[in-house]
Amino acid sequence: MRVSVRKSILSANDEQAERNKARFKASQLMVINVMASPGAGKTSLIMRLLENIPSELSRGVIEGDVASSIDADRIAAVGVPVTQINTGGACHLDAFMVDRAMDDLKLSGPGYLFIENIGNLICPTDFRLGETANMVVASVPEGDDKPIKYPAIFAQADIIILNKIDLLPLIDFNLQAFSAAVRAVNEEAPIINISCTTGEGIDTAVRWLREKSMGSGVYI
Ligand SMILES: Nc1nc2c(ncn2[C@@H]2O[C@H](COP(=O)(O)OP(=O)(O)OP(=O)(O)O)[C@@H](O)[C@H]2O)c(=O)[nH]1
Ligand SMILES: [Mg+2]
Ligand SMILES: [Zn+2]
Repeated sequence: MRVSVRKSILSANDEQAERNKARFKASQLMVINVMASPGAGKTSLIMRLLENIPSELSRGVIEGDVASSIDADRIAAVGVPVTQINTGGACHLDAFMVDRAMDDLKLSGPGYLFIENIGNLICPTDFRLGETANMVVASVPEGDDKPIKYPAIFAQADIIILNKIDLLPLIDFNLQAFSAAVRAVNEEAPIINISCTTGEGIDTAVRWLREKSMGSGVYI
């Protein structure tokens, strides 16, 4: 019984995700679903990427948090259109929440929309939002074993960002072990090492974004 209720929730979500996808495509938006554990650096990364988007393209952010508008306030402070979703307890975003947030944001492309999912490595995996790409952010202080412990989220990533590499000298984190753990579940997604603090590697992440947006045929 529990299994079948869960299944029908997911299929309703999947149907809405397909409608979102069509809506994003019609608006010429490349949409990146940014997923990570709490504090990995999702907002910091989104802000770094936003800085590097050429001015002829539009930019927007949907911020998901259980509570507060702290992250949306950070984005708004740099002049980028943003809508906050507060889930009031739910530990993932779903496609219906994103649809309502889009009504609010009124963003049209060509350009980029970043969706910051709730900090959680588990159930965001099950809820498609209509995104063009799934971006998973891991960070050095979390340890190199996270892809082994939370394989599903790493398996479905189109890109894996390893953030906080400025902390490598301070923390026992093995880069080879991390990438081997990723490759055990995901053979293809690029792994890009970055630091939002120093800016190292951000150019590589921006290049990936440009290439992916062209390859997806959403615009350009
Ligand atoms: N040393 C270091 N700290 C970083 C880096 N990137 C982010 N931080 C810090 O990590 C903390 C969390 O960063 P956020 O960007 O707020 O992380 P988040 O994933 O959006 O967090 P939640 O939305 O709360 O889940 C902040 O104190 C950042 O300053 C980095 O590359 N190096
Ligand atoms: Mg955040
Ligand atoms: Zn959840």
